[in-house]
Amino acid sequence: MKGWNGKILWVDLSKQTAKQVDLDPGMARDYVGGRGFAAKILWDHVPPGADPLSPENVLVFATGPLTGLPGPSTGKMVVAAKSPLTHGYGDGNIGTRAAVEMRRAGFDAVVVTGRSEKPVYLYVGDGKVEFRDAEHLWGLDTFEAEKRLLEEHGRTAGVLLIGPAGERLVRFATVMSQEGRAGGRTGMGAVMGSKRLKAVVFRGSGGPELAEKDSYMRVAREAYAALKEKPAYSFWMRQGTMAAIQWSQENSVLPTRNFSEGVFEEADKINGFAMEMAKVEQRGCPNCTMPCGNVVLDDEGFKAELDYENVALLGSNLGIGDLAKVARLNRLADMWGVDTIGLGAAIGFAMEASERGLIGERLEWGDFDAALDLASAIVERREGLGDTLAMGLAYAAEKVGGEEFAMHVKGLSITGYDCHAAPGMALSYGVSPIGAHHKDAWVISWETQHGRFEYSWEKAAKVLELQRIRGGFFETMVACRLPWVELGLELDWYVRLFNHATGLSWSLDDHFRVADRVLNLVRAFWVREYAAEGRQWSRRMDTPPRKWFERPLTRGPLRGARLDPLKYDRLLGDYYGLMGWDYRGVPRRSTLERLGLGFAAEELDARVGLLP
Ligand code: PTT
Ligand code: SF4
Repeated sequence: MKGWNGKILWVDLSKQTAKQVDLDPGMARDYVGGRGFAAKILWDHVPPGADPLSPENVLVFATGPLTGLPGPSTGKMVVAAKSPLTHGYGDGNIGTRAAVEMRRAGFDAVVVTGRSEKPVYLYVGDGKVEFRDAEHLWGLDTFEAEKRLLEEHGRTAGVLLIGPAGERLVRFATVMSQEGRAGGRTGMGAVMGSKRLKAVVFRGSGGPELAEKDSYMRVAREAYAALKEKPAYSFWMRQGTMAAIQWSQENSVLPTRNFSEGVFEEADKINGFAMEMAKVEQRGCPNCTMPCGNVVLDDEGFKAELDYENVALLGSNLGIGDLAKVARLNRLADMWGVDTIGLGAAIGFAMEASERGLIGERLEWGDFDAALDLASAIVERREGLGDTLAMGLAYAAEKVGGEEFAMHVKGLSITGYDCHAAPGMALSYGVSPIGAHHKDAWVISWETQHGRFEYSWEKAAKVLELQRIRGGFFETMVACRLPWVELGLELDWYVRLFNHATGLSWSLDDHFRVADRVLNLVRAFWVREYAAEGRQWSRRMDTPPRKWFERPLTRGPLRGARLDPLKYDRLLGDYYGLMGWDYRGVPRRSTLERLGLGFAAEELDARVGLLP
């Protein structure tokens, strides 16, 4: 089997055993890798209704056929499990040396089950695995723990690890690597923590055999060269994702004060130009020639890596217009191993709850010290309001009230785009495979140029088109999508690399068929888990929070704008129709069978009854 290693490593932490299983060629063909492997493994091995923080949950680290090979931005991997935040399918895509080293060590995926009695870390190297004591690392932040692991295993080892947030089961804890790469907005760090798995260290010297190595290398070289020629390259190298602050401000979508407004009066203090003035270093993922990790010094003089989402959620969303202070919150989140977006959303929710008198704590917009203290209460102390917020926004809103301004979909907090005046982006958040994340369909840039206020069928079709590319193609291959999104590197380069690596002759449409299969299996997983937990699935699950429908923007050029609930519902129906889903958002039997998911159709039919 060329292009894949052909091996999956299964680790049982309860028994401290590991076995290598051959990758079924049918699975490679049908699911390709990354999210595809993760979705199939979770469907097959998570007992329906399992508690995500129990030993029964299954944690998957999965690469794809492009991972680790020379090629534009291929140093990425998927981390997936049943999410403790949403109780549905959860994954993240992290750029790390661990991805490259895992492939070199001879595995396409590592699957972790069970729970260790004591803190452990795994060492995975050239076809072998060791369970190592991690008592001395437990309690350390991710920067310190990774430093010690690299001292022990050499600087070229790849490390995935958790910090105090994962250990304390904060529901939006992330898996971290390299002091600034974060994976799994959906609480993958908490799943690792529940298994008492502090880290996984990878080191290898092999890698997959390629079908046409010389042609592969030639195309990879050409793709790198084509990327450098792209007109947007030099500006991207200056600002990376931080350029989006100014863009969002100009388009009235910059989340401000818990997504109440789309413009922030101090945006120029935290935008990409302000970041450029403060930049001290640029970092990136392996194999990347357009690194976007922009590093600045925070208000204590420590290095912090900034991204658009981090600054939007910890800055404008909290009313904080000081880049160095935002950088401190960002750095602490990285050290603690907690999702910056989830943290900003939790603090923003608390600030609004305070303003509306739902809680006793005084938390004013823009009060950095109060935000810092609450962040520590969420992660370090897990006390009081912090402890409630550590359980996620859906839980917090049930406890303190304020469901209409708890800015999440299916439990996952919304990322950096206000949607009062962006129905397509609202749909994208509504139907994202992991809860409200932009990764699958960042339709907002297209939408601002194509009938922004329309609720057209074309918009629903655009969301699906993007999901196939971003959530299917890039998440299964596995490579960073930013060369395509930001610089316009053509998809054909990746198709050619895949074909030379595997010896297959696939077209983009073949990849889209895989994408459809994976997106439908992910949806089936959500519906199955809801049913098994006794929760009702309905189209309400795919609808964004009430604030965007009920409370219009009060500032900026789009003052007065808000979403229309009836039109949104029609747009959702258009999307369901395109997907082959019924009025509830449940895949139809014919859809699942057409995609080779008959096994899922049987189980779903028994649980919720399928329409033909
Ligand atoms: C990603 C999510 C994002 S999306 C950001 S900023 W972004 C936040 N980054 C965090 C961080 O940093 N520290 C932290 N403690 N928590 C964080 N949570 C947030 O996590 C990231 C880049 C970015 S930066 C984006 S858009 C792209 N995402 C990709 C994707 O999803 N798939 C893919 N094939 N390629 C992608 N390329 C880009 O990768 P999650 P990373 Mg991240 C400091 O992981 O779970 O997917 O959530 O992976 O290596 O950090 O790269 O403006
Ligand atoms: Fe990583 Fe950024 Fe490069 Fe993508 S563009 S691989 S996220 S450094």
